[in-house]
Amino acid sequence: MGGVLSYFRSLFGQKELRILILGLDGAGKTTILYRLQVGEVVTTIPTIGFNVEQVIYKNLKFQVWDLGGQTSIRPYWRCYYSNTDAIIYVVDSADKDRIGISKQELVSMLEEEELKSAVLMVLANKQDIPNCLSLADVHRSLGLDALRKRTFQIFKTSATKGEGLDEAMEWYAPFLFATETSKHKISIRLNVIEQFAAEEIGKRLIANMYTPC
Ligand SMILES: Nc1nc2c(ncn2[C@@H]2O[C@H](COP(=O)(O)OP(=O)(O)O)[C@@H](O)[C@H]2O)c(=O)[nH]1
Ligand SMILES: [Mg+2]
Repeated sequence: MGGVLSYFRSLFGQKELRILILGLDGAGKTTILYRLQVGEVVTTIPTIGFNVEQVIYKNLKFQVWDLGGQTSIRPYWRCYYSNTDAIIYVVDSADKDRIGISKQELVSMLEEEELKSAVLMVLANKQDIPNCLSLADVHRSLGLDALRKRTFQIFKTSATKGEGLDEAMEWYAPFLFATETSKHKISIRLNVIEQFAAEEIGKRLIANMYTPC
């Protein structure tokens, strides 16, 4: 563990890594953000409008906002796309009615030039809800087979139960840190980050969409 921590220390202070957590409202993004931050579920209020939730931890910057609806404000999203290293796309597996909308949003987002090289991780969330879409269903419904030239992976999670997130982040961590170090083979559990972060985290900023970019 000491080795991993010193590895993290050596990363911090270098280039910022930007991670977007996106998906339709209600998918579980805010819950996941809190999970990443403190490992505890905090009661969330559904996100309204285009508030950006942001957590900055050392050189890791997590930004969260809701996709869907609001086509008029879509151009503003670009303000947040630039220099994105990674995208976590969250799907409510129990929301069968809106899985098609979720797919459309994902497809249009991935067409953005600024996101061309971002590694994609899809979280089929709310797997604890009975009769929800399975991992394979979500994979198919989102049309992930059609993705070309995109590094991606899909995981099933339950953000409220805290299931699946560690495994997902284990897959993701090497990509995140490879951006800085080119060491692709390092496997790091996110709870190590949380532990290391314990005294430093808690910076949760709500940025207004009208902030010029
Ligand atoms: N059953 C279940 N509920 C979840 C899960 N993740 C989030 N929720 C709930 O879904 C609602 C919306 O979650 P939230 O994180 O606010 O979604 P956001 O709009 O994407 O940020 C909240 O009531 C969460 O407690 C999950 O994995 N399972
Ligand atoms: Mg939210």
